[in-house]
Amino acid sequence: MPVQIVYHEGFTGLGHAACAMLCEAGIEFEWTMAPADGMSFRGNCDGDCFTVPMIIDGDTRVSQSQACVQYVGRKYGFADNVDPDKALQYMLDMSDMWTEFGKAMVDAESLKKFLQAEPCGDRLSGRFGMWMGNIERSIRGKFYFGEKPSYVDFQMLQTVGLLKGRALDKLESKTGCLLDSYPKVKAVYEAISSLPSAAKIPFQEALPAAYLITDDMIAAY
Ligand SMILES: N[C@@H](CCC(=O)N[C@@H](CS)C(=O)NCC(=O)O)C(=O)O
Repeated sequence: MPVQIVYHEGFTGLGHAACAMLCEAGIEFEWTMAPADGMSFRGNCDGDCFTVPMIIDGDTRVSQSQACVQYVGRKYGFADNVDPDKALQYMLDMSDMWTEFGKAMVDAESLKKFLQAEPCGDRLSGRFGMWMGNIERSIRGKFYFGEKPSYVDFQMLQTVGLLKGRALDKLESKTGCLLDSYPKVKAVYEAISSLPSAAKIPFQEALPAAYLITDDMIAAY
């Protein structure tokens, strides 16, 4: 049985980083939602994985996307020189920023404050830049832990893909490229997304349509 990535079909979402690593490592995998029926979010109470994404690898079942990324990264060759404590911090930094981005998507005014206002301590204005500056400073070499991409870099690929897919690409005509201020982040994203193995990723979309910024919101921005 090949490794299974249990996740929604049609977009890569929180399964992207694990998938991209398996593609790069040349590991056979199946992308499937079938085993989700046995998960807690479907009302089944005998397992310990609540919701997708989940990785199934032999007898191992791991959910929570950061844990999936760490598992695949360690097992399949993306953990050289990685400090596991800092790696976890860096992945949770990205996760918190993504969560705050989602909350700011409530309306155009909030999103604009989050993305482009000067910070004023209100936990919204300028928070994107504060988070991204911190993330940028965390990347010490070409990649997070040196000259070779680690599983944290693949998590960065996923996070930037989600940001771009959800709103940043469509907003670019109004904001310019908001990632230009973070050249190390951009370089990690561009280096990994242009690997030949990226062609093996099964879906092009980062997110389903319901998650994307609307034309009305772009007009109001
Ligand atoms: N903290 C979890 C969040 C997982 C999550 O939100 N899963 C979404 C797909 S991206 C889902 O469909 N969840 C269904 C549910 O929670 O009912 C992670 O990082 O893996």
